[in-house]
Amino acid sequence: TAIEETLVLIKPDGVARNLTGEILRRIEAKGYSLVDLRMLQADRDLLAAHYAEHEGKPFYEPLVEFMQSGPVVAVRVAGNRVIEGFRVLAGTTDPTTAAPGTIRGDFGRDWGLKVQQNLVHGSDSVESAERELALWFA
Ligand code: DAT
Ligand code: MG
Repeated sequence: TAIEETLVLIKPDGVARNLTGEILRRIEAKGYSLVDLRMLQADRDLLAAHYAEHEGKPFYEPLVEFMQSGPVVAVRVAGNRVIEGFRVLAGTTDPTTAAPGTIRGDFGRDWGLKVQQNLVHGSDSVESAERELALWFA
């Protein structure tokens, strides 16, 4: 086994649509542990650091604006291979085509949806997880 920790964010659309409990339920149902959790209004500096790899891409500004549109829930999640495993639970980036059974596939809406409104974030590597957890749980 490889016990890892990952950063999960429930984005403003997930919080606003009352999906926080459902998303946490799916994480726990998979057997992962909630280690720490906070709800906060993210500021621009935090989001710029979090999304540094995407700076300059066409979706960067709308993404950072959207992430400031309401509170987010940040969760430190632990489990065996949880970094990859949570991304499987989340589904692919674009909810329009995310597989049924995934968070984005089941709750993403295919009308008037922007790709950034995809309910959750999950770290994509051990290095990203360490970097992101340090930012959100400083
Ligand atoms: P993921 O969240 O699946 O790791 P990512 O790291 O490539 O995806 O991108 C970060 C976020 O940016 C993603 O959750 C939604 C948004 N995004 C990515 N690609 C996009 C695109 N082509 N158009 C609009 N938004 C996009
Ligand atoms: Mg990513």
